[in-house]
Amino acid sequence: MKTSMIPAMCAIALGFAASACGSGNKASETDADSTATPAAALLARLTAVADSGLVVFGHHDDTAYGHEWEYEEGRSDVLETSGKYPGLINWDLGLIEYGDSVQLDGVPFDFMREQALAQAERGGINALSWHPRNPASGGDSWDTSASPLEEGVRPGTALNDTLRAWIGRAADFVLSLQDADGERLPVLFRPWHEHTGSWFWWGKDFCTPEQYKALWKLTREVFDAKGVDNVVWVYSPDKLTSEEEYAERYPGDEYVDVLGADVYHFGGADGTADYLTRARRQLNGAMALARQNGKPVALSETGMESLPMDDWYTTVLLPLLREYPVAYVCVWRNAYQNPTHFYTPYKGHSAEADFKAFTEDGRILMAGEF
Ligand code: BMA
Repeated sequence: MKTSMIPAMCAIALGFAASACGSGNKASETDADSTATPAAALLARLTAVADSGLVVFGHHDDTAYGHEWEYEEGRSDVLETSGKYPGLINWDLGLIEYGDSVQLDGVPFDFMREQALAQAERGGINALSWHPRNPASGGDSWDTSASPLEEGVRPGTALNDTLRAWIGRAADFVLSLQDADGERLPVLFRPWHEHTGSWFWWGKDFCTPEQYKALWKLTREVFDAKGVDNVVWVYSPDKLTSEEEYAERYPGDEYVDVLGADVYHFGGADGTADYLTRARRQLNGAMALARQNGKPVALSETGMESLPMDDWYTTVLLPLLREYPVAYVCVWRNAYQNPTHFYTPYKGHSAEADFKAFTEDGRILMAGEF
């Protein structure tokens, strides 16, 4: 499909005249020819999914490990419970900034590269998040004892040099995602996520809106200088006090391709109303911006840890997806070292049948189905 069709299709889906559907990637790459770059092709594919009212289902670290297993060839909790691999697999780049060979939850970057290729070959897509360490304190992403961004976004400073080097290592990894012919694999990249909360060092209490936007610009500057053409950029606020806050720290249409939202369900069945209130606030905020810029919307991270509700997928998530035309939804990981930290059921879990029914719903796309 030619991307020249996309603005019109977005306008139909969103019920208004969209100006453009994807200028985070250069207009010449998206408007003239949807396959001019790997990123343009992925963006066109996702936009077509959203415009058709369908949703790609994703799971973090899906083929690396699952509930009580790790690194077993071809294994996946989603495959074992639904019969299919997820349409999207998210991977996290935490510790790439140090040049480490293994990321923060133990996944070797070489293994991630192989698994990303396997996911692409089965017709699925890949996404990347990043939990980098705090360059001012040496602590992890959650260490907010020092705020590096006031200095970090100013060129010529030591922290700016560090951030540039770190972002450069992330860009090098992204460039290394290739198929056997050396063609780069397109990926969704969602840096500096959940910045409307204050649990990461780039969060709301630790930088001004201008500093946060400058961090995105710096990130793009480094990626662009390295010639990265396989990234679809995703912006993903978490908690909001109002729908309007969604756009408060938005870096600009030229830096972003997909309008994401991260929102989790807490408190079991009693927390359902609260989850839906927060999810609607975020998705309404994203949709309001999408009505202006025509970009696709995604539920970039969600889930209910341990699935205390057996029917969460069909009675909470699926109805929410019917309300909002998101391109994809991604749930978080099934940790092998922590038996209660899982977001999809595993073989034998009481939510298995409900999850299978969810994946078989006509709207939900698994690998090979789109
Ligand atoms: C969190 C948890 C942690 C993990 C981190 C980064 O939500 O899953 O165990 O280290 O994400 O992946």
